[in-house]
Amino acid sequence: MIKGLIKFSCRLLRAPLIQGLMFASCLLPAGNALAQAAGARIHLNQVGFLPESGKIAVVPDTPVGEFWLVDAKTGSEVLRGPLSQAQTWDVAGETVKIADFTAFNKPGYYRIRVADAGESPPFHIQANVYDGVLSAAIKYFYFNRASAPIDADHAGQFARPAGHPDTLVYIHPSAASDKRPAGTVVSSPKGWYDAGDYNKYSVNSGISTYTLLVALADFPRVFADMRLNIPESADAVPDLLNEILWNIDWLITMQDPHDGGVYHKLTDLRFSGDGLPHEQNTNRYMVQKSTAATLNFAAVMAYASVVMRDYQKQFPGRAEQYLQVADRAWSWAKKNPKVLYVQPQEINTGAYAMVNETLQDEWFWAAAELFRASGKKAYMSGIGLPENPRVPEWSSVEGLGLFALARQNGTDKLQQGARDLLLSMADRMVREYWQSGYLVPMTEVDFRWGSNAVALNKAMVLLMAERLRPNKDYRPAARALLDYVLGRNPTGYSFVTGFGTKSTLYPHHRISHYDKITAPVPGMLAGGPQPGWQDKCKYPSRLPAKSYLDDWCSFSTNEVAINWNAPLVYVVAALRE
Ligand code: 9MR
Repeated sequence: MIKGLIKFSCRLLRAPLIQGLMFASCLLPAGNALAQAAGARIHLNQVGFLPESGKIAVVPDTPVGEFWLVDAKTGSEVLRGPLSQAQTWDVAGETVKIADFTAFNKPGYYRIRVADAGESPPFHIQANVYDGVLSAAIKYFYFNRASAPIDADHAGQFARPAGHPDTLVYIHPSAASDKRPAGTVVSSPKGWYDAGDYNKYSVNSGISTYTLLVALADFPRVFADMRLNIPESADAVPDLLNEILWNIDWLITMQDPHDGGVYHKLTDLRFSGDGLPHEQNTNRYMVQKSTAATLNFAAVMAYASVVMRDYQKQFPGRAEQYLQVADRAWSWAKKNPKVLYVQPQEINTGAYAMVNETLQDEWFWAAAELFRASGKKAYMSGIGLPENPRVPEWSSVEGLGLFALARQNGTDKLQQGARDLLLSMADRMVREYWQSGYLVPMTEVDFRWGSNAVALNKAMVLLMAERLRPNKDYRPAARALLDYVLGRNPTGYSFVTGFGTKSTLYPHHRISHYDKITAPVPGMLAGGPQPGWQDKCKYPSRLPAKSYLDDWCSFSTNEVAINWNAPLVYVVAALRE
């Protein structure tokens, strides 16, 4: 018997069904003092689990060998199972055990209880458990729209007047050209604010748009009828596409129509201070064209043209237009193959600059997408497969090129090679998964700015790999990463605002900070733990996986961003199926 539980008599219901697990029915007094004293030291996905999916909780190392699954409302025990051997996770400085209750699939509302470790937060087992997170994660993009009123019909308490019309944007001296000298006024409305700030950055917008496009294309059934209550909801296309088009309409204006080059960003000179979007009245600038932004644009628009082929009727001519602008961008890049973005001195907003970069990854991605969209292999000439592909993020995009090639069903060497590379990335993640105490494939290098998106982009690679070649560990490892951001992590936070019993409340998101509403905009993924402390806030720990602060101050762990929410959308859509 387990210490501390001895007093309670339990009636064993069924044992043999599930190996290693016992069903039992016990009544423990609600608010068991033992459980409460210990606090929430048991970490798990606070939103919950699908009935048929893997279900894991992480428990502190304790001499106890057993966990209980209890009904969250009555406290009665419904299942008992063995805890695993203890295993350490260095990035958290912890030794922990695993409670695996995968085999239990009865819908309901539960907690995990371990004598002398207390109780977990409550969670659901339910078929539609992720629906709310998925629609909120997409709706965040709507809340972050520039140039449109966010009205009460669609936003409820989060309504706000339109901000940044961006119809009067100045060409900055760094972006001056013959046809558009410095000071020329151009119009560049719409798009999403990048993050907690109000600027619009081509490179980051590109990968975000792209990730959402891939989600739409990969999970058509999930999105076909999903209505998000946005202004376009009554039209005949999925709302996810409507939301994506809001940003594409802007992205297109970032291309100089005279030469095809793409401006690196549309920005204030300095990060804006207090206030909501409509309270800002700073000048806005188009800043320097760069090869990275131009190739990124080429890749995104080429892929958008592929997706739009399914919507010819609703949006005639778009697929052709998108491919055309992509090819124009490509031609500019050919003539300007290595124009790096250099932040002008008077500007201090996000740089999204490629540091020590060859731009090989941008070339590879753009070539692969143009090849996929046009069928012309010439785009790939002189471009080889990456040697050590990294997990996709705004600054490393070769993995996106691998997706493009691997998913063309061709058999040529590039396509086959891309598949092999993706599979070996996924296999490496599976090894990391088994080696981590939390059973989460995150290693020390992953804890950098935006670590939660590193987690979800890793999950995306695993899910892509699964489409190429089934493997019993790919999906559990991907699911572990979603569990991680929703609470199975050493901070005990669910990093998605509005979801989970203890979720991020004070994100570095100007709109949420200045709107005088206590709750943050829901569905936003916080950047996540990382030990850089770039903002000089007071962190509770320097351990990589614990260096997180739920405070407005913490822009380096608690900001939100479109490129972080986009893989959240992809991964939840994939795992909800
Ligand atoms: O996500 C970006 C991260 O990789 C960089 O290390 C960091 C510092 O340059 O900037 C992050 O992006 C921020 C951008 O520069 C401005 N908008 C907010 C973004 C998220 O913090």
